[in-house]
Amino acid sequence: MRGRSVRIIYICLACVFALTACRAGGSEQTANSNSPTITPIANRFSEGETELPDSRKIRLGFSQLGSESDWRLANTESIREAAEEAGIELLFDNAEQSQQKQVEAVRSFIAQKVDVIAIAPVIETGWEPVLQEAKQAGIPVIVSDRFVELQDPSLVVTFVGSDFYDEGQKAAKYMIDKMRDQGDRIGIVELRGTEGSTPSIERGSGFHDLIKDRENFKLLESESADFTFAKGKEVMRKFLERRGSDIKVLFSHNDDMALGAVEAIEEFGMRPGKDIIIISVDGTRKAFEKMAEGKINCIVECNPLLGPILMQLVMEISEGRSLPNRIVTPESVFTESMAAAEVNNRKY
Ligand code: GZL
Repeated sequence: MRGRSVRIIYICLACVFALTACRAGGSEQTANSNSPTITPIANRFSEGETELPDSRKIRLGFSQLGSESDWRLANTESIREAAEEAGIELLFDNAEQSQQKQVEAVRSFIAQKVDVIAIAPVIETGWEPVLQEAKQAGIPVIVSDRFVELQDPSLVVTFVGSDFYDEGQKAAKYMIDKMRDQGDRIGIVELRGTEGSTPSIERGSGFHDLIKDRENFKLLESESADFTFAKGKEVMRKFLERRGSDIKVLFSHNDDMALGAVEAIEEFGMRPGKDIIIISVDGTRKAFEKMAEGKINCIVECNPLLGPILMQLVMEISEGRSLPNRIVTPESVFTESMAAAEVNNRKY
C-alpha cells in the first residue's frame, strides 16, 4: 500500500513541479542546495526489516496555525493521514492563531531534534529568528500553505501551496463577466481573511488589480473577518446595515466567511446569489451545497489536501534531492452550473 501511495504522490509531485514558479528572490537555483540533509529512509532499515521501528522513522515536526475553518480542518486531516501512510512520525502542534505559540512549537521541535520541520505560518512576518535557530541546528524547514517574509531565502527549503494572487484574479474575472450587463455602478463589499496572512494579502491584491481601472466597479466596504463563519456573519451584517441594496457583489476570501454572510443577507431580507452575487474561495462541500441552492455564484478552489505532497517533499529531502523554491498546487474555478455535479466529489 505504501509503495502505491508513494507512486501516486510522486505523480502528483511531478505535475506540480511542472507548475513551479519562483517567488522568494526569484532565483532559479534549487532552494535547498545548501540545506542540511537527513539520513535517507532506505538507510534506516536494517538487514531483513520491512517496517521501520519508531526509533528510526523520519520525524517531522509540523506547526499548524489553527482550526479556524473547514479548509484548515481538512488540511490538518490530510497531513495526519499522509504521515501515517508514509510511515513518517508526526509531531503535531496547533497554535490556534498564535504566532508566538508557533515559534515556541518550532523551538520545541528543534530541542527534540526532529529530522524536518514544516510550518503553516499564520502571518508572513516575524519568522527570521526562529528559522535561523533551525538552520543552526541543521534542520531543514518546509513552509506549507502560506508564505513567510525572509531576508535570507536559504532559511526555507521550499514552499508548497496555492497561488493566492491568481485566486484573487480568478474571482475578479468571474465578477467582471457576471456583471457585464449590470450598469455603471456596481457596489462591492469584501470580507478579508486574517490580516497579514498571505492568502488575505494576495487574494485582495489579485482581485483589486483587475478592477482598479474599471470605473463601474466601486469597493464600498472591505474588512477582515479572520476566515471564520461567525465574524463573516457579523461583519456582513454591518455592511448591510450601512449599505443595504447598494451592495451588488460580495467577494469573500474564504467559504466560512461567505457562509456566515449568506445567513446575514437572508436575515436582512435580501437574496444571496441573486440580489447580491457571492464569490468565494476554498471549495468546501458546505459552500458547494449553498452554490447548488443558488446562494453562492462562484467558488475559486484552494486545495487544502497538501499532506501527500508534503510527505513526498520530506522524503525527497531525506534522499538529499534538490527541490524548487516553490511548488504550486493545481486548482480550478467552479460556478453555479457546475455545483450539483461537483458537490459529491468534494473531499473536504
Ligand atoms: C489558504 C488558507 C486559508 C483558507 C482559509 O491556503 O491559508 O486559511 O483559504 C483558511 O479557509 O482559514
